[in-house]
Amino acid sequence: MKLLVIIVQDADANELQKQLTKNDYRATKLTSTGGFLREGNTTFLMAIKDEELPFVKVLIAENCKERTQTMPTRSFYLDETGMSESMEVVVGGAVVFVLPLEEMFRL
Ligand code: 2BA
Repeated sequence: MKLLVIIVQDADANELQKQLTKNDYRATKLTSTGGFLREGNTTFLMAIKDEELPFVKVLIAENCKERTQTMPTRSFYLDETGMSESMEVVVGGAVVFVLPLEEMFRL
């Protein structure tokens, strides 16, 4: 078995959740915050069988898009033109950690 920790953008979370449920997968959805952008994202915890991993990867890939976000680098200071500096950051589609899972049970 595997434990998946799947970090997605909030904009993709509902559709991914819908598709997981539609395909009979169970997942726990957590509210999380990215350490770099310090913006909200969504983390799913999922226990799956080893052989389900390829299909779950497809579901994630189909439902989580890469997006470019502009991040102020010096938000409190304006440069000589009166503009604050910013940088573009490519976020997602999804960051996925796959961990070996020894056991999962419900009581
Ligand atoms: P954030 O930490 O807010 O990062 C958002 C995006 O900023 C990242 O997208 C990446 O493109 C960029 N980024 C992050 N750290 C950077 C740095 N030190 N220098 C330059 N750019 C940087 P993703 O890689 O798609 O990550 C999306 C979210 O997934 C992250 O949000 C974080 O919540 C999580 N994540 C990514 N890598 C992780 C890791 N190794 N461990 C734990 N969480 C991770």
